[in-house]
Amino acid sequence: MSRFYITTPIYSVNALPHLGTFYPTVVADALARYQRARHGRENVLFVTGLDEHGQKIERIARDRGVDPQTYCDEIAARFEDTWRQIGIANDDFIRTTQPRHRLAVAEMWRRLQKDIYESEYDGMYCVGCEEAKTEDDVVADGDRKLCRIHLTPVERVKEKNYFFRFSAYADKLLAWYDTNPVRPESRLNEVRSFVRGGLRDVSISRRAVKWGLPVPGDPTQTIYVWIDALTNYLTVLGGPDAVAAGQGKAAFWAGAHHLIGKDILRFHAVYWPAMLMSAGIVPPRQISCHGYLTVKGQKISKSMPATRVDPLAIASEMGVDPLRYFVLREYTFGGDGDFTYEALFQRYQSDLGNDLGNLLNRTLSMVRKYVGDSLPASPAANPAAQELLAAAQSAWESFDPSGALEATWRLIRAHNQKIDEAKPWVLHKNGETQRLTEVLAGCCEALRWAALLVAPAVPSAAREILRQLGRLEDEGSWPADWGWPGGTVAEPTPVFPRIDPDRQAALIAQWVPAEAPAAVSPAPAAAASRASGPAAARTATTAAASTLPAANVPAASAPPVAAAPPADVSIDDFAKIDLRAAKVLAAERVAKADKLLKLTLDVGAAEPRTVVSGIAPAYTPETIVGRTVIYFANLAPRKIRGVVSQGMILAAGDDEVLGLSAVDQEVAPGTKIR
Ligand code: ME8
Repeated sequence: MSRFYITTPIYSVNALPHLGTFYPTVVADALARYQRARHGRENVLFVTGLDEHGQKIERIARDRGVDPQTYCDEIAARFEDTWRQIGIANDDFIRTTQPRHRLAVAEMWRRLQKDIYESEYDGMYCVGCEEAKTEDDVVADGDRKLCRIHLTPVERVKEKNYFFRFSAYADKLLAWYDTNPVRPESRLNEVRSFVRGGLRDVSISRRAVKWGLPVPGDPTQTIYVWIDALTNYLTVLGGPDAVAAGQGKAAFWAGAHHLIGKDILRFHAVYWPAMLMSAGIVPPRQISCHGYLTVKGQKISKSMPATRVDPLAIASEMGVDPLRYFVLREYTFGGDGDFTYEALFQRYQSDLGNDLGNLLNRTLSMVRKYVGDSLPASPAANPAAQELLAAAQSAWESFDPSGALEATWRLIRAHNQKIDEAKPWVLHKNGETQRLTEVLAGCCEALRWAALLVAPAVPSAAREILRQLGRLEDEGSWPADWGWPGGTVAEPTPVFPRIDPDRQAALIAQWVPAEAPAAVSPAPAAAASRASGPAAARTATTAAASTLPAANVPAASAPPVAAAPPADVSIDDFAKIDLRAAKVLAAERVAKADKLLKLTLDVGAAEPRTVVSGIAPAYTPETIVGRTVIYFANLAPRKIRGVVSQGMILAAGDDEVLGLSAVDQEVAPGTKIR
């Protein structure tokens, strides 16, 4: 049996797990579970982990006043805990700060040696992307250049670096693409045309970055974070030397499948295979690229708190299976997909409750009522059902969870329909015992297969279904053919209990984020005091909205208290204040002022405005760019730390910034707020 090795990207520790990273992790977990059941545990290796080095992390840790390793350790604990809670059964968890990885990257560097040379790098770099940028990747903002993705200023880097000769690999990559290693095909075409456009050599070390792995033989330089990160896929197999020599877990490499998002396609489908070719290792078998999960069309991400969907909060109310089922069924792997809580409840109620849950409940009730606890074996063939089983299995094999679940649901629905048509209660009344047993055994068999086919998506529910069917021994195995083998069924109990509409509405209200930053803090106390949710929302209405342009925001972490009520003002007085929606185009720290950010705002006017705001304790530049905030436009300009602040933005909190005040719908910059 060939080995199956599946990986997720190693997630950057600049964010806690969110639905955007939950998605590929659950897809990989489900595919691994299917493969284990079909081909044996020992043939499957599923790995996820964390990407911990680089300038971005170095800066976040510095801003939080902790050393990078402490910061990474605390975020890593949160990731591991989250994955455990949502049933991710990974075989290994790789962290790029582990000693085994340090060794593997040093080996990789040595294997790449023939294509590495020293040269001067003089160009732009985006820390958010951790990537060098060309003129095509940036937009002009006055005399500055902003990264097109992050809209934050790119940095000018001029230093002596080591370069990798990617330019030498264009033809080999194009030949490799002919073996169809990237899917969907549209993504394969994308990388093909990128490579055809010409490959440039890339700087693969940094002098100025300390938080990284040292270049072997030159401790003045650290290895570029992407060279470091990509090598993780070999670290878990014993490192590049072991893989090249076919030792250790090297046998898994031939079955390597990387699941990745579309933003990191180029790294995986161009740079990584070129590195492997240079290192004398064959490229991965398959790279499967998925799209983005969005909320109201906006990519779910840490830097967009309004898109925050917390898998753990949902799981604590509904269990983990419904959300796992939802993401696997709702989104076709490869495309983008929008998330709504309403769709989640809809799928829960109709697919899990009305179709699967109902088939289980009515079948078992009738078996116990008309036949007794024990339902004897019934090997009757069912070609139509077998066709659906084949379709579901082939979809799981070809990385199409949504297709696999769709085929399984056709099987489930067909058997609910069979009950409606055959009317077992009439067969019982007419004494047609053999036909009655056949119909019910057919339904039990459909449920047994359904449980096995949905187990990769909903492992706990599948186990419970098998238990109620009296077939727990089938868990994790694969029957040879269709035909109820017999079993002693249990009293049916709802696997997916109904959630009434009022409760659904209450849960949605609880889950939709208040306008507060997604808390990624290594210090639980700080996270709690900055929590999003009802507490923060209440604060916004009871505390006077704080004006935060100045540097004098005290660092006190005491919970906010309600301010004394301000004197009444007339509506005419209020009308004098010009409040506008404004979009944050760019943000940067103000030198020697820990609490200040200099923001560039699109206020709908020809020229952007500059505002200096004391929100740096709660927002990094990366987390605020792209947000729509409320802007006090006609506040008299004021010079703060040498920068003229043209107005201010509103936020909640007295002593501490709890959250920005913002608008909850996308509105054009400059829209008047009254
Ligand atoms: O890129 N929808 O890490 P990362 C779907 N460390 N996928 C999403 C998503 C969303 N809303 N948000 C994020 C890195 N992702 C590197 C990887 S691998 C050697 C190094 C996906 O944490 C994103 O597309 O920024 C990417 O594939 C993955 O999460 C990791 O993103």
